Amino acid sequence: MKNDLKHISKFMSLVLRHQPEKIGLQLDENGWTTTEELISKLNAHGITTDFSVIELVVATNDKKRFSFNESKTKIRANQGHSIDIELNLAPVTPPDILYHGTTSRFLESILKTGLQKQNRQHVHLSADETTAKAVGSRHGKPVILTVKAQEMVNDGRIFFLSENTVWLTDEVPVQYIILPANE
Ligand code: HQG
Repeated sequence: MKNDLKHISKFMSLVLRHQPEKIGLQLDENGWTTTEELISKLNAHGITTDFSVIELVVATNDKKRFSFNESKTKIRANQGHSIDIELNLAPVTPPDILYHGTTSRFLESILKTGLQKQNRQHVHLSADETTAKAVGSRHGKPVILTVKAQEMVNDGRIFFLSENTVWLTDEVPVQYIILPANE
């Protein structure tokens, strides 16, 4: 079904993180747009929706990908952007260890240059292995890397925690990465 919640949510990820211009949407420097503009541009693009549907998408999205401002007049994606926006997150001290789910075909390159943000604005890390496994599975057979987050902090590196509890950092150089025993 073209206009079911999942379809709307995926399309919202696309326009709020990657291609706002696809429907002529304006995002401010912090990634916000007005809820009203999002709804009208979605409708103009053939995605029939209204405030109550968007509210339901924000509330029920499996990864809490979107947030409203307090008055729900503005909306943005919590993380995962490829366009250049400033989320204005405050640095947060991470747990000693974080995890990154990837897949075996990327390992050779990761071991050369460390984890790089690729098309996104940050490297994404998880506090638990289950989440990392799910993230890695999107690319192929998952490989879970252990990241020495505490050591990175000791060396002056900064971490952020997105609204939906994804850990974000600029890059993870090779010396902070531990491979699983079988790789
Ligand atoms: C890999 C989803 C070669 C990296 C998830 C990953 C996450 C390298 C891929 C969020 C590399 C990038 C982000 C290097 C990193 N050489 N490959 N030096 N450094 N890579 O999708 O972390 O559903 O941009 O291991 O839940 O997989 O969109 O990043 O495999 O939170 O909300 O390059 O996306 O959230 O892939 O996933 P991605 P990711 P959403």
